[in-house]
This record gives sequence, C-alpha cells and structure tokens, in this order.
Amino acid sequence: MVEWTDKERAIITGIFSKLDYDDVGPKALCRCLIVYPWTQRYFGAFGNLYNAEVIKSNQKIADHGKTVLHGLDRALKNMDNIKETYADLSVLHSEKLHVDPDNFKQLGDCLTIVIAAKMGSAFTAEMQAAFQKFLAAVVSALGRQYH
Ligand code: HNI
Repeated sequence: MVEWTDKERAIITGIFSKLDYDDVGPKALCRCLIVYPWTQRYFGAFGNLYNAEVIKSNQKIADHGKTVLHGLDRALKNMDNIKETYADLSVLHSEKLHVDPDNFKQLGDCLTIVIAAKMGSAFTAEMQAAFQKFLAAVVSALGRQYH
C-alpha cells in the first residue's frame, strides 16, 4: 500500500479540486496520441486520427479524454486502496482492450504536462512530486492484472 503524508493528500486533492476535466482530459489524451503515435492503434473505432489537427478536433477522442480523467477520481476517492480500486479496469485494459501497460505511464506524463502548462509557476516541484507519486500508484494498479 502506498503511504501518503497529509501534505501529499492536500496537494493531490487541491489539484483535482481546481481541475477543468472537460479541458484537461481531452488535451491529455490528444497529446498522448500525437506524441506517442502508437497509442492510436487502440482507437481504431474512433474515426480519423490522421494528423494532430484531426486528433484535436475528434469529438470521440475528446469525450474519451474526459472519461479517462474521471477514471482518476476513483483513485482520488480511494487513495489508501488504489490497487483494489482499479482491479476491474486493469482486467478491462489487459484482457479486452490489450493496451500495452507502458502506455499508462505515457498518458500520465502527458497529463502532468497539460496540468503544468495550465498552472504555470503555481505547479511547484513539490506539487509535481506528489502528483507523480499519485500517477505512479494508478499506473501500477492498472498494470496489476497483466501477466
Ligand atoms: Ni483507458 C476505456 C480509464 C489509460 C485505452 N479507460 C477506459 C475507461 C476508463 C479508462 C474509465 C472506460 C471503461 C468502461 O467503459 O467501463 N484508461 C483509464 C485510465 C488510464 C487509462 C484511468 C490511465 C491513466 N486507456 C489508457 C491508455 C490507453 C487506453 C494509455 C491506450 C493507449 N481505455 C482505452 C480504450 C478504452 C478505454 C481503447 C475503450 C474505449 C471505447 O469506448 O471503446
């Protein structure tokens, strides 16, 4: 189990309380699809992903970005039990979607960059440290059902 200090909990809760899901979710997923183009292969049913412009204007991708970001609410609400919280989603991503678990980290990094760009200098190194720790716990939990 991951241990959290009160300060880390406060930072993570604070980041999410100010988060504009409808803006950050789509931006993070679009960035992932553009920066790591192999991640596009899982979204064959989402229509045209031919270049950065069409990825950014694809409504299905935008909607899915929001779904994924809201998927992190589960970890936020269950910070002391992140592994169990993601058991079902881990099975879904491994057995049904066949998503390479390395991609969870890439998406997490894109999310950090989008949040950093929005928050600017308010996103201190200390905040990044707590946020990366949170994402690492999520990535580990999502990868747990892979074998
Ligand atoms: Ni992911 C579906 C959460 C990373 C590809 N994903 C979901 C759903 C949630 C979710 C929630 C909806 C499940 C349902 O319908 O029951 N995904 C998350 C989270 C992360 C993540 C929290 C990491 C932070 N997913 C990824 C990555 C990829 C990915 C990195 C591929 C590169 N996810 C998918 C695909 C679907 C999906 C594909 C199904 C989409 C659809 O609607 O067909």
